Amino acid sequence: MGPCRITSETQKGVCGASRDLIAARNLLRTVAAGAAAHCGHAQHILDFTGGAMPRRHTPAGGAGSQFLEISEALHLSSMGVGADPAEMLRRALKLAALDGLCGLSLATALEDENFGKPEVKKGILNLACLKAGKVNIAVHGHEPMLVQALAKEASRHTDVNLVGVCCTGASLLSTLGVPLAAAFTRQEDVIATGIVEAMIVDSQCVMPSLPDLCECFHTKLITTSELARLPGALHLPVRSRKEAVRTAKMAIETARRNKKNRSPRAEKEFKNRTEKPENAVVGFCEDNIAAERIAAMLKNGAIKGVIGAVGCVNPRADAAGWINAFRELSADHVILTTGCMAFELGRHGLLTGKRIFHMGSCVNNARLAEVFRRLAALSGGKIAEMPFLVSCPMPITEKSVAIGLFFAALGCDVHFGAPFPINPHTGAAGILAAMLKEQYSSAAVFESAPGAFLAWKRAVTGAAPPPERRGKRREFVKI
Ligand code: MSK
Repeated sequence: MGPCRITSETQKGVCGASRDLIAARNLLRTVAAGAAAHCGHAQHILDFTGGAMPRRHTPAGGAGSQFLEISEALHLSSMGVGADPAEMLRRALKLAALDGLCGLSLATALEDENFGKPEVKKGILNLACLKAGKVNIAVHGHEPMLVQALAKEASRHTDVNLVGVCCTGASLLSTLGVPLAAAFTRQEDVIATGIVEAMIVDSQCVMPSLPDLCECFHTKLITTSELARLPGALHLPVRSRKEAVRTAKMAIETARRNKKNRSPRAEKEFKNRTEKPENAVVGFCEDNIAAERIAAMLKNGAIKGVIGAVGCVNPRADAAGWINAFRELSADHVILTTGCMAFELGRHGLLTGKRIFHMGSCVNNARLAEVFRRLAALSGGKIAEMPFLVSCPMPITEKSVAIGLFFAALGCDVHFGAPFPINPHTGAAGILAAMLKEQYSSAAVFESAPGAFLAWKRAVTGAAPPPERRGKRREFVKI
């Protein structure tokens, strides 16, 4: 009687749940959690600005009905409610589409409206953007309500060096050109330099290890989200613009006062580091990406397709192999990248703005969807007819899975690396594949090895993959 783990095809749980039901149930709960994070993010910005949901982002069931869908998905997939894997999967795809509309797209539109649209600019990345001689303040998370006020206040103090971490950092980099010190996996390294006076966190992908880690250094940990509190942190809420201005001042003052507690040894060690800041071209969005030129390159065969390289970077995966795979694919593909993948590509010097384009944070995957829509329109076709692929090679979080399935619901083929969100050898994965093919004209590919992924991509590259090729893709499916 729990946890639900089925190890053979024919075995059923004590309650009678089959392997397919368990797999479908787990996928639905994963997508529900991802959609909850993105839709919650958008709702928090609406709360912050006091605005109402714009009509173009309102789901068919009315404003707020996305939260009811999430709740229904969790209810449906709890013990003894639904027992039909197909219904679970249908709901998972519907929820992924809703995530795109009321999460990614709404959050991106609100951020553009309230915090500014990105413009192409030079930026720098990695830990070397911290400065030993300054008061270093890192801002981390996903919901960038504080960043405008914080950047404005920081610019009034010549001794302050503001850097970003993770997706709040990616937003800051895209909109204001603030250096990006780290993504998810390296957030602890930022504190461990010993020269960060304050880390201000909002929500999502903030490691619970940070309070313990800050105790080992002098770094003050400051939380700003009412939802995402951390034990021992100083809580400075950001529920309105007025509060953002007040919190920005208090956070900067706290950090400046804390500099005296920095260890001289940490400062000396940091100065001896040989790492240099990595230069990047950043700030791309749907309005400045040169869609006409890319559409022309697709038409004349100068490129074979457009790939979205999205989602997390997982230390358990072959991250270097994936970076090399995208480097190789960029020879004849345009690559649009967001979130941790964008940081990782940048860290390896690949964000030159020629073939690989930094499109912002995880919610900014809405920009990729809009670029795909515009490219399809310019080519006189539909997204499903275009040589588009979204690859999520190392998904850690539920959000990554929801994002991948959102693109599948748009008609893009989607690739997931390990850990796979669903066991591709189950009947449930077969039902999912049939649904994607029949209802969305898309396919999901599961491949954990960069080399095999490249081989598959080379085998199907060209024009839009014809349907008969899609069966062959299963040769590349591995567990
Ligand atoms: S931050 S969701 S670890 S991409 Fe958007 Fe990175 Fe994955 Fe968080």
